[in-house]
Amino acid sequence: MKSALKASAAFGALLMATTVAGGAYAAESLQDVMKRRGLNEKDLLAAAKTYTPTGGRDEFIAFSSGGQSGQVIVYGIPSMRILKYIGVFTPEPWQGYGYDDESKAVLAQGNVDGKQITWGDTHHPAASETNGESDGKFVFINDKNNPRIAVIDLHDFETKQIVVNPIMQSEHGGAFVTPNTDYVIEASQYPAPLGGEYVPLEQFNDKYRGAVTYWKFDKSKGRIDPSQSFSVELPPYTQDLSDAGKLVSDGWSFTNSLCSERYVGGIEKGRPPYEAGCSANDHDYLHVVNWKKAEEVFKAGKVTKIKDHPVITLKTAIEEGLLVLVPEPKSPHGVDVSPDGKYIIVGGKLDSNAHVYSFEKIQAAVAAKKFAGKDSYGVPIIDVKDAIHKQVPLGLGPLHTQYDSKPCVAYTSLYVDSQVAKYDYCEGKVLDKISVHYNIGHLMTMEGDTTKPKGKYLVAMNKLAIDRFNPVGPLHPQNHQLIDISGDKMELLYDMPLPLGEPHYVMAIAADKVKPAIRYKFGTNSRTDQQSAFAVRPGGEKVVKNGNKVEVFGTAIRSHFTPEIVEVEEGDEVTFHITNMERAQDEVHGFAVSGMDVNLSLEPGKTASASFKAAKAGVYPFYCTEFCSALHLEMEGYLMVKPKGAQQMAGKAEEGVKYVKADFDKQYKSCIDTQAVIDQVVAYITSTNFKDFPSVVALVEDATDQLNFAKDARAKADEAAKKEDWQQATLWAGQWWQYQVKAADIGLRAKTYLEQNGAKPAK
Ligand code: CUK
Ligand code: CUA
Repeated sequence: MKSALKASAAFGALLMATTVAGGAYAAESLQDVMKRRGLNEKDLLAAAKTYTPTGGRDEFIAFSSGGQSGQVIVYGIPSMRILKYIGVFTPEPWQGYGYDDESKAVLAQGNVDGKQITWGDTHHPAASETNGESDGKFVFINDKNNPRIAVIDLHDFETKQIVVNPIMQSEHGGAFVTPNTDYVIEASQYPAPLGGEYVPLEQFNDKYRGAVTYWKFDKSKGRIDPSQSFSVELPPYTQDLSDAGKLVSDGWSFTNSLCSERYVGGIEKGRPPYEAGCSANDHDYLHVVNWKKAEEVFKAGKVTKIKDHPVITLKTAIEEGLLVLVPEPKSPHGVDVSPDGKYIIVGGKLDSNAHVYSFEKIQAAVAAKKFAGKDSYGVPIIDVKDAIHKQVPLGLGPLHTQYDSKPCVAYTSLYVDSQVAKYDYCEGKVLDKISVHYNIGHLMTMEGDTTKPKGKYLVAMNKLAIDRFNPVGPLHPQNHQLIDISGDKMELLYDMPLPLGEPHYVMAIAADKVKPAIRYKFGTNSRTDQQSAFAVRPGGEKVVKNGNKVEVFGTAIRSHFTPEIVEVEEGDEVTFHITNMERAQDEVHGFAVSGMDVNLSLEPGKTASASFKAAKAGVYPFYCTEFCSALHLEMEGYLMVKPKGAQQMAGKAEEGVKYVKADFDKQYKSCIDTQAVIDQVVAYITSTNFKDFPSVVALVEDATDQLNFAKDARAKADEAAKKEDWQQATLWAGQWWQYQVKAADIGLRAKTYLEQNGAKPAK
């Protein structure tokens, strides 16, 4: 405590010195800064719209695909500040993801045919919905290369589950949710034999297929239930993107495609490459699937099992009338259902129009069985004129579409033109265009996939950054550009470099819907959300040896692990299970062991485990990897790996300093003085209505814990003093003081919070 007071006095002096020194320079005015940095008034306005002063919060939380990093990137809008990387398909050491046993089990769910895959090509995050609106509960994301879907729970922003698509070899049209998150949709990309066996390319037309999988999501468990999931077989076109119908079109899903030419390349054999053969025709096909009907067909058992996964064959899909095709512009990209569910917009990519289809017209054609023909597999095709509402000429390379809160207003990315087009899709009228930098892929408006888009902002996800940022070598960061869409004209506000893979899609949720926990219930395995069987409370720590298996059941609290010295024998299989006993917000401990490829992230309340083989005799320090307190560097221990057959450690370890009675008396007096300070803080807190502030209540609980530990340490010091063992007595008195300092630190945080948040006298 005294040292804390001393430190703050020193800080005060430093502050004064800075102020005096600062007097030599005149403070810059706003005009000076504008001149020095070459800013105009428009820049200032943009800055004012995005700048978020310290402690400020964002209005929306964006979840970006991390592209090849296999992760999800979380950032705030409008500040564009990155808040988190969530490890999904790729190990991420800070979060212990892939470095503790619990998360290794999640990653192992993503093994493909038993092979461990340590990355993913994440493309499309989707937010869980209730009645067509974002509910802030879950995020789903797909992996294009290894056909997989992951489930992230926004309770703690951790990946809980990975499912591997058993019949696909690659995918692209996932993850898209139905309006009540009953299903997560995943459509294949490159056609292949369903189930993955070898079939020569000569049999492409006959044996290669696409598919769309409807993964059943169990909302109460927060997990996909593969046993209730099914797929619909599709022709071997290269399926592209998907979207679920909503409101009037609820129960239907849409998946577009390219390369309906079913071209097989082979440039090495002198054949024209894929790109030529796959863009020869004037149109491709939009697949329109009645998934509600498909669900009935699946439940009635009219399926074929491929690798144990139920598949509705093309034949059955045609017989049951649950699949029709609608011609799309050549090599399209993107398919996005309007908020009212009435329209489906497809970007032309190689055609300069956005094609706005009418769900009502499609329905009428289906009901009247009015088809223009069939494809080679017998799937009925609706004539384009019986499905189209408008073709809107937008510019070159239209791709993806997002919707505004204003009715009939949509935004489509123009890849070739490097622009965003704003238009009225009901009337087919272009309203505005803005240039972006450069070659935009997806774009995203706030909750723009839902029945209630929030408007306000749009983010352009540009494929190329070129000259936008300081050069960092030939591999450039991605450029996410924030655009204000609240007025009639779009206004560019901010460029954010994103240096972690190529994010394809991003979606954003109103920040007030996202309500993550700040701590876990004591002893939680965060990957299963269950109580860990390995959690222990202070006093219950133990080391259990069973043959060559050694299990350590330990705890972590500022600023020590229990146990601190662990002895094992060369060749032992060692597991550390550690529970973080903290309750205070943001008091995370780490746990790493030299040379063992282990790092745990122990958030308050969490239990995590690290298993490894102690292969080589030696001395292995372990320590806490999060700077958790003033004595963080002392949060350490040793794993002693003894050579086979070596003796147990005999007697006491050697120590440096020897303590005498005077040392004990001095330490004891500091403890008594510190207690006086603590008493003052406690008196202040209890004089207020602190119970009305949940975060203060948590701090008080934590401080009480520390004071109870302090009491124990004091008793040990007293007992040793009685025996005149000044060594033990001084060290335990020192530990008593450590606990007091932590209690005081927490108490002062509570006091500051109360003072800043208008605490009133207790009633
Ligand atoms: S995307 Cu996957 S190739 Cu336009 Cu959704 Cu980038
Ligand atoms: Cu715990 Cu550093």
